[in-house]
Amino acid sequence: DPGPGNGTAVIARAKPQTRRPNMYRVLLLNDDYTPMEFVVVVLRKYFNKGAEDATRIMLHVHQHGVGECGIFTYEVAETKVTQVMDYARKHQHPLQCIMEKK
Ligand code: NFA
Repeated sequence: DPGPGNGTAVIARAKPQTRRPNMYRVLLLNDDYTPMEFVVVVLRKYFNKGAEDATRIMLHVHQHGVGECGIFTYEVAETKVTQVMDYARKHQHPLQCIMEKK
């Protein structure tokens, strides 16, 4: 009695399941009032940028109207946006930070 099945060997193969999460770009928007130094502080404090990189990104936003701070998973991006918006509000600056799906 062969028992259950038809005797055909099934070779089980583990499917590599490395699904990439959706990624989100976090952006800063230019305005006429937020001090340049404050934007540099934001980039250093919340996006772990060095002085040079932070200055470069701030000037890019100043000159082009928008610039990228980093690319993160949804939850991390959402947290960064909230932290920056809270920090700007606390200091009474109109700086805007947004996220967009990549
Ligand atoms: N445009 C602002 C100024 O001239 C500086 C700034 C840069 C603001 C980047 C917001 C984002 N003081």
